[in-house]
Formats: sequence, structure tokens, C-alpha cells
Amino acid sequence: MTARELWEARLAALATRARTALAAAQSVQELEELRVHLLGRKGELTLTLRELGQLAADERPAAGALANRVRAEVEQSLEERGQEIRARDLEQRLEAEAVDVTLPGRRPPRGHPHPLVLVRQEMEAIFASLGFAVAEGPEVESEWYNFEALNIPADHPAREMQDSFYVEGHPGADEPRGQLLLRTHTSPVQIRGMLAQQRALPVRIIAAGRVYRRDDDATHSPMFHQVEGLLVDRGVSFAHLKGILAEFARRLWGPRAAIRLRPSYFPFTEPSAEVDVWCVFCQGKGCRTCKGSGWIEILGAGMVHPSVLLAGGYDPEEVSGLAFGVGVERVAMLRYQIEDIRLLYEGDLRFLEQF
Ligand code: FA5
Repeated sequence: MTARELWEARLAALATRARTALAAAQSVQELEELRVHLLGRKGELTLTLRELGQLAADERPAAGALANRVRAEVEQSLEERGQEIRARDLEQRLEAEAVDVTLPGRRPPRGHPHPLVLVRQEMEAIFASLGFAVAEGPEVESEWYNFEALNIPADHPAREMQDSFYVEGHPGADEPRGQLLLRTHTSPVQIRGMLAQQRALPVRIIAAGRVYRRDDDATHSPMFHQVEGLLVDRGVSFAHLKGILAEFARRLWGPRAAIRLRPSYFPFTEPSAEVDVWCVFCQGKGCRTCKGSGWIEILGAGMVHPSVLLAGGYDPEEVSGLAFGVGVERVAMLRYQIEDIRLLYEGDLRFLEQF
């Protein structure tokens, strides 16, 4: 075998191997590796072509032509196989990512307001329609607003550590008003509301918010919500108080809802009443929830005490006021027939999804 024949045989064998390998390649990456292996600077074909120089001068043109054909063939196969693989990849991806637009959509789960928020909003809407404006006060309150200004003196049992949550620190320098505590009711907003109006009449506000006490059982929670109402004007009477509360109950529970006022005592109202609503669980017949009485207490109320009007900057000789504080949880329990207050705080979706 001459040197040329030997060289041609090697070239032919290389071409055959290249064809087989190119046909078997399955990915763009595999093809690239083959390209480097064959046509790269140190590639098999490149090296073989370089040996052309070792052949006799008269043999080189024919051998060179052959070499060029093999090289062109390899380049073309690389290109064609590349197109095939890319087309196949694209088809597979399109198939995998296909969206059936005729399938019904999946709805994302959507939350909704908590029952306590629902009743609070309902109560705010009722009082707003009766002319009350929404007011606010801080949850960390000073003893002065929470107690003193409301005519609750320093030796009153409600101020004991075992009833209230006291907080470290003191009110700012501009308010040197006793220790700080988590407000035990929304009534301090009465004082803040009156002071904010600077003796203007009427004062007609409601304030909803969290309050804190050391209580804990099926109908008492350490944190609960109240809606406070205050109306101060000339000639406000107990009849107005009763009328407003009766209207409130009818709007919440329907035209047959009845309320009952029982004489009571609050340091900041005189006279004072506790207000019960007709038990919706047993229709007034008497059951476990209303402890057999047919009535459930929902709020405290009364005519604003003269000392409280004075603390708010008003002259009790000139004006009078009515006030009430509603337990939002109690209203929610009656509105939705919930028997244990703790259900309202546990965040159990099986319970919450019913509202
Ligand atoms: C007061 O808090 C007075 N500030 C209400 C008031 C305002 C009276 C204005 C007069 C004038 P009392 O402590 O009774 O009152 O609470 C009012 C309502 O809050 C109760 O009727 C009850 O519905 C609710 N409540 C009281 N303690 C709890 C508790 N631990 N958990 C849930 N609700 C409660």
C-alpha cells in the first residue's frame, strides 16, 4: 500500500466513524463535542488533513479534493443533524408546555373578613346612620384617661394589678398622667373625644377597638373588643339612650328584637344600666347560653357623670350626655349563634369559612 492509499483509507474510515457518530448524536451538546473532536484545532479530521503535506507533490491535488469533500460532508451533516435536534427539542417543549385553554380555571382561595370585623363594621354602619362619627384612641393608655378622668378613683378595685395589665414606662412629658396600662375598656375615648372637640356641641362619636382584662373563660377573653358610644349635647336624656339602643338591637336582630335595661353601677355614669338582649339561641325561653334567663347581657350604659363631663371640658349645668360600651364578641356570638368566645380567636378555618 502506498502512503497515499494508506492515508485515503484512514480518511475513509474516519468519515465512516464520523457519519455514524453524527447520526447517533441526540443533543446539541453532543454535536458540539463531535465538532470539536473532528474539526477543532486538534481534531481528528484536522490532524489527518494536515498530514496531506507528507504526500508526494503530484498526489496532493487529488487527495486534497477528497479531503475537502469529506470535510464538507462532515460540516453539512453537523448542520443538518443540528437542525433536526433543535426542531425535535422545540416540538417536545411545545408539547410539554401545552395549555388546554378549554379547561375550567382553578380559583385561588380567597379570604374574607373575620366575624368580629363583620359585626364591628355592621355596628359602625348602624351608628353612622344615626349620626355618630368614628373616633379612635390608643390601646396603651394612661391611668388618667382610663380611670381618673372617668371618675374611677385610685382605691377602686378595677385598678388592682389582678384586673388590669400594667405596662412598663410612663406617658410622655407632655402627659404626666399616671402609669401606663393596656386600656381595660374603650371609655377613655370618651374623654379624648370631648377634649378634641374643645367644648363644641354636639359630641357624637363611636369608637371601636381592643381592650384587655385579666379574664378567661367561655364568655370572657383577656383581649376583647368594645364599641363605645358617646353623645353630649343640651337636653340629652335617658329616653334618648333607650331609643338609640333599642334601634341598634332592631337593626342587628330584626324588628322583634327586644332589649331590657337593668339598673347597674359604673363610676362614670349616673344613672347606669346594663343592657340585655333577648336570647336568640332559645327565643327567650331560657337555655344554657343565657343561663335560663332568656336574656344575654351585651353592654353597659348610662348618663355621663358630671365629673366626667368636667374632665372633658364641658359644663354639667349646661349639657348632659349618654354613653354606652358594647362587647363586640357578645354581639358576634348572638349574631352568628356562637357558643364559645374562644372560637373567635383560634383561627380554625373550618369555623371561619362559615361566615
Ligand atoms: C364597661 O367596660 C364600660 N366601660 C361600659 C360602659 C361604657 C358603661 C359607657 C357605661 C357607659 P363592662 O365591664 O360591663 O363595662 O363591659 C361592657 C361589655 O363588654 C360587657 O357587657 C360585655 O359584653 C363585654 N365584656 C366584658 N368583659 C369581657 C370579656 N372578658 N370578654 C368579652 N367580653 C367582655
